[in-house]
Amino acid sequence: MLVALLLLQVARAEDAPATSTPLPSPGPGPGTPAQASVTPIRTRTTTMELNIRARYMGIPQSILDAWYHRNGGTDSELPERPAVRAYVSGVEYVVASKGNNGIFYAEYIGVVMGGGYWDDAENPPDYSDGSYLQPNNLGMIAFGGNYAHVFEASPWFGISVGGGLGLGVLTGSVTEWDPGESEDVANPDNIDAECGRTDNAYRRFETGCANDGPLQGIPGVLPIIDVTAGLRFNLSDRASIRLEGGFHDMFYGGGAVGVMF
Ligand SMILES: [Ca+2]
Ligand SMILES: [Ca+2]
Repeated sequence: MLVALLLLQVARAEDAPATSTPLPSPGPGPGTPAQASVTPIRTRTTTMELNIRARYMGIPQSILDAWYHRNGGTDSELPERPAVRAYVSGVEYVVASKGNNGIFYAEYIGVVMGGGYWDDAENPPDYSDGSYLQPNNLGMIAFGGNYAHVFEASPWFGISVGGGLGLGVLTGSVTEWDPGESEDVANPDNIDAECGRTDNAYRRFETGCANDGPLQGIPGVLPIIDVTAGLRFNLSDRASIRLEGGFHDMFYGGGAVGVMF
């Protein structure tokens, strides 16, 4: 919707006679000195952009398989491991000169992940020692900078390749249900150790046992690493659209749109 409005605005600006461009002279009138015609040339070497960005991110299940059992299946009481997805919305300030782009951003990353059973993959496998995890408004407020080089194929289209670094500050929390233990093992991890004394964490969650508090060991600040490639459209040096994909701590696809000045 916003993109459509922006395009409409650009189209209008194209249609309207630009006030900064001299109108074609009807020719020298009586008593009017002749004016030399001015050929508009592109003199700006540095442009700036204010953009909004949106992304959809995820971690492929095949990568998570390296650390966590996938669960599920007909012979398992355990439901399938949750999918890790996130959306990003934010703002960008871009300085561009001769194809070199500095992209500075601030954004919110909202993790879209349901509660579920997370069980570490070990050999031989033990499916009973995982935790049930329930995210609560889990996300990050992130900011950082990227460098991108735009290879211009034409004045209005180019291919953008780049990377960068940022920092994300964790928001929200994750509530944990820890597994029960066998009868002869002490169980200090469980706030109500008698509830589901020997059950796995998923069963204890389903039974309605009290949770065992927030998951410990999540870092409060995370580095953000970017590797990005995309297409960049320049709408008459008035607006730009970038469609891109890559890695932003998760794999993502998305875009940015905004005004140039
Ligand atoms: Ca395990
Ligand atoms: Ca326990």
